[in-house]
Amino acid sequence: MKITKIMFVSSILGLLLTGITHAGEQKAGEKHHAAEQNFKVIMNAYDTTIPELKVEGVTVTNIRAFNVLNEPETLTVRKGTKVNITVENKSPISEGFTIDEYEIKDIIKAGETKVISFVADKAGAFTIWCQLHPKNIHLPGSLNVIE
Ligand SMILES: [Cu+2]
Repeated sequence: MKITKIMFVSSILGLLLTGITHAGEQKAGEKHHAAEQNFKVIMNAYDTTIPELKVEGVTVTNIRAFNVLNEPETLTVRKGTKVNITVENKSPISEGFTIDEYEIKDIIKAGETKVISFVADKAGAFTIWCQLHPKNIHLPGSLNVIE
């Protein structure tokens, strides 16, 4: 009777110890996970037609413009996070991916997918833009790094 009780108690203790160790490991794992964030950005190009545009006194009609949009446009992370951005270029031509403040300047060829990784160690709102083409045919994206 007494022996059974002791065995029972020790087995509970054993379970508790295992539980605590396991929880500790999980906590460390979660902490590591929280410091890394993955994004998937798709660069999509689409045709638009501007019906009428007046430039320097000249009126031009039915201009075909070529716009590029990063989807999603805004990426938000906490400062200190390791950021992995998988960029897929669905535009029929090469597109640039630049974030000046992070010294990121990459080119993704048509149909190509690239992973851009960096640590978001500066807080603020930073523009993601294409360095290859005029800014007015792109809708810029934004990287928001919060404290
Ligand atoms: Cu571009």
